Amino acid sequence: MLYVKRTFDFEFPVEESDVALLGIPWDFSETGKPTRFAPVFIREAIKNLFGYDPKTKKNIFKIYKFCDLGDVEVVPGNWSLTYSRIKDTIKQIFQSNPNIFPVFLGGDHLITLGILRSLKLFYEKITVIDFDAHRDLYPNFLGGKFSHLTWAYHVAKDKSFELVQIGTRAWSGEEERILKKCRIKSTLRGIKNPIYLTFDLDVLDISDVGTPEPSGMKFEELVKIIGRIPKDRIIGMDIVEGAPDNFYSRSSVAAANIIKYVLLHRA
Ligand SMILES: [Mn+2]
Repeated sequence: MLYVKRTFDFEFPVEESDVALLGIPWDFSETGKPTRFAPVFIREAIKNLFGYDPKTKKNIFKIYKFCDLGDVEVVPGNWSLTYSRIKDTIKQIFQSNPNIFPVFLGGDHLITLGILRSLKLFYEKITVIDFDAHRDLYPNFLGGKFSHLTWAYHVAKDKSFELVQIGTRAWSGEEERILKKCRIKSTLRGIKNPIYLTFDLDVLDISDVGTPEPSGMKFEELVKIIGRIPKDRIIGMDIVEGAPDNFYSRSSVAAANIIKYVLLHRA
């Protein structure tokens, strides 16, 4: 008898899986606390997650077959090389299984831009629902085009995407001028495209995140909003900006539970 425990109760090959976990521990554009270790802590929180939901009587670990693909090998400080690795990896995953639901674990919010530009290969237009305290709408930050503070600007400018921002509560005057020029929605109504979800954990009222802000959402408020997203259109998700400093800290437990409630909603 082998008394061992893996991340999940079961691990399927990517070709047979419904859900794939992929860590992207890139945090070299982070301006606050380091977020590169979050995938480790989130996996540990998933290990201890109740897959069962008493309300719906559903268990995500019974409904879905999971695989954990590990982490993209990011190149410290080099976004363009890291982006090409993210793109190649995502391409390979979808070639192996076009129906897979990818769950990406960051890292800082710049990874979302890399993921979305990779997903453009497979979708004509994508609605991006961004749960975030911040707008991340700087055209550049300290002269750099690619940062966790600029990713949403690039998305808003790209006609392949429609951007919806939920939970935003802190931004600059410069971002407000951009906001007036770009068509950024703040409602879930009228979405017709495939939907990608990005969760910046600072949308919640927690502090172990890259850039904490007061007055965030309660977890149950977030779950309610998730419940209103057109579920048949959700094609993938990421969770970014967690900066857990210990096992079972709030951000990693919240991240595991966000994954649970998105998957329950899709079921
Ligand atoms: Mn963000």
